[in-house]
Amino acid sequence: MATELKNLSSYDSTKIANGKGRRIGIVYAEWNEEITYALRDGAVNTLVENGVDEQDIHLASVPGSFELIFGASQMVKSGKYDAVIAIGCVIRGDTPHFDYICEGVTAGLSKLNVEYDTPVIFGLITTNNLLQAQERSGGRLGNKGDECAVTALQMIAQFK
Ligand code: RBF
Repeated sequence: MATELKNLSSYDSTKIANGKGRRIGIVYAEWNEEITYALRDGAVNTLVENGVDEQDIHLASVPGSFELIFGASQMVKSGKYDAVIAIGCVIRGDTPHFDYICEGVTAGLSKLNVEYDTPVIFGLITTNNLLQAQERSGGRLGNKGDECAVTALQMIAQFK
């Protein structure tokens, strides 16, 4: 993930497997849409830059990050995709909801990775405030959507 020390948006494209013919599902949350749309667009652009045909990228929105589990699960079970990317943004608020949602999504997506043969890429940004999310969705620390796309292509090349 993009941190103060590492910005994976500046990947070396010569080391990324070409995505021609790969089919990618992207499920993204509408909650905090300023952030999730930027992450989604970053992922799509990076996939296309690395050879994936635009018509082989299928987008599906869900209301909030908690619904990423169901959306990703449906995509995986459809058998249509070589990889699925789940994108959301949870910003810490005044209630324990942040922890419940983060833990729920992490556990749900992890379960899919163990139980099925399609890699599910974790594109959930979890931050203390909006600025930190902006910095990681096209700001100072790159775009985690780019990183998800690169990760998806690496996982497909390695295991499919
Ligand atoms: N969804 C997000 O994607 N990001 C959030 O920061 C977020 N915060 C929430 C805070 C509260 C208090 C509630 C009730 C929901 C929040 N959700 C958030 C929505 C959640 O992921 C889900 O869509 C709803 O709980 C309906 O299942």
